[in-house]
Amino acid sequence: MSVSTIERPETRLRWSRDAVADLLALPFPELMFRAMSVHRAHFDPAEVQISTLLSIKTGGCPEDCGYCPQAAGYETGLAASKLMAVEAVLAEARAAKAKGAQRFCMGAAWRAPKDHDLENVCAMIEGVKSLGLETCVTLGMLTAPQTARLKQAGLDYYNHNLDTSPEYYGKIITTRTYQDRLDTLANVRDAGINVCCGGIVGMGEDEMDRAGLIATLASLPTPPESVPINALVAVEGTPLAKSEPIDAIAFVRLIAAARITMPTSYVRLSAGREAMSDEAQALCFLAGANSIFHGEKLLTTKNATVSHDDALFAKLGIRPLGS
Ligand code: SAM
Ligand code: DTB
Ligand code: SF4
Repeated sequence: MSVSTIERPETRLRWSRDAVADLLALPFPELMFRAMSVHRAHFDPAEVQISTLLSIKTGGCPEDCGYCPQAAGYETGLAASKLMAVEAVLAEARAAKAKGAQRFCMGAAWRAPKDHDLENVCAMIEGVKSLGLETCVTLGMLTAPQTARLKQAGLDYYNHNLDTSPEYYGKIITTRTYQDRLDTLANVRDAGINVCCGGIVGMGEDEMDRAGLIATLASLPTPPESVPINALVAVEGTPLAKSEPIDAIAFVRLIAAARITMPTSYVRLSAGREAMSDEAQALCFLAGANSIFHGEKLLTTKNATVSHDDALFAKLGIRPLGS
């Protein structure tokens, strides 16, 4: 396909899988130019939003997500623990703020929260907000009354990923459906909470599945305010432990497609940075990634180190948002 025959669909409201596949197949210089142009139209390309993650309830999860070290059904050597105490969470949030985090994201290995657990999480949200941090939680499936309760507690963002394309989804998870995920996202959006929704690549999916994930995200009733793009962290003991890592340029292309199709969203270069070269990360920032997870740990696996990130930001002249 020659560049001149591809329409410039940057202003579309709905994206088809084929239109995203066409973007992914563009010559790399053309794709990057389009992504950089869209990025500059909406953001300062030298600014990156910083979030820190904390696992507030680890392991023992009843779901069967094939990528996840926290599923009870897989032998990953991870010790399961109960929901953390509110004070312990606040101590972690204070430390994250001191290291430059703007948003504090709390994750729990639940299929869905029980109402009494949700009350404890609401106390955490109120405490973290009072430190002057934005709040995000990821707790599994939510009902409409639960999203209303979280909104009342002051929650800024809810993370709930589509993970992959509708077509590939059944190969990765059988214990909840794609529609279940869309329903939770609708409840979150309807409650007036910002949506953080993305996916994972490097799970054996093909190019059309990657296009399908991006097209689905970009065509939600409102594009998610935050779009985490995770490269699989292959954990021993999970069904996806032996997955072939995604090629770095293919990953950058995906970031560029996310930027072009969701021009005003924060696109987060999420899990998988620890295994990525500085050069690959730099290309991701050029392609429009403008958010990262900062801190030594993601939920249960290692993240890029804080000192390495500081050095990378200095080399690239990138600043944390708001600094
Ligand atoms: N249990 C809740 C749920 O799944 O909705 C919240 C926590 S769950 C760990 C949050 C997200 O982390 C998943 O949807 C998935 O996209 C991502 N994730 C989990 N394990 C991962 C891995 N090994 N590599 C990359 N991303 C992963
Ligand atoms: C998201 O999209 N990535 C984060 C966050 N949302 C919750 C989680 C990454 C988890 C990586 C595997 C782990 O550390 O357990
Ligand atoms: Fe459970 Fe979430 Fe892991 Fe799936 S991704 S097994 S729901 S913790």
